[in-house]
Amino acid sequence: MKKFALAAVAVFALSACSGSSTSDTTVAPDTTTIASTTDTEKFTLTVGENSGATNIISFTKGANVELIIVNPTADDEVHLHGYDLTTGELAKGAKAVISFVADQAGDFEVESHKTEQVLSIVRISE
Ligand SMILES: [Cu+2]
Repeated sequence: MKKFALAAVAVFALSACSGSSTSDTTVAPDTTTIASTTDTEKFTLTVGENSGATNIISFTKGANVELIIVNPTADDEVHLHGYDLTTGELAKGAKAVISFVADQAGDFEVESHKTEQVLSIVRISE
């Protein structure tokens, strides 16, 4: 009887898991080897000062990017689309760094999830 109850729990846990995960069978793309000499490119985006939907921040493909975000006037949460990285809850005046390897080229929106405004475009080019 005890054994039966245990099996039922295991089945439930399994179905709960498969329900929340997508059936993504794609294999991760080949990871490119990042040379140890890769440069770090930094930019500080200050909301309300050098932000704007037409603002373009350019980085070089392959670089280590440090995008520093600060909103001096309000609590915020900033999201970099494409790379799908976020600052998380960002207190007014606090700085957050979104660090990533710029391994995909293109234009990516930097968006405030508080105001839903595009704060800038991150452009990764060769
Ligand atoms: Cu977003």
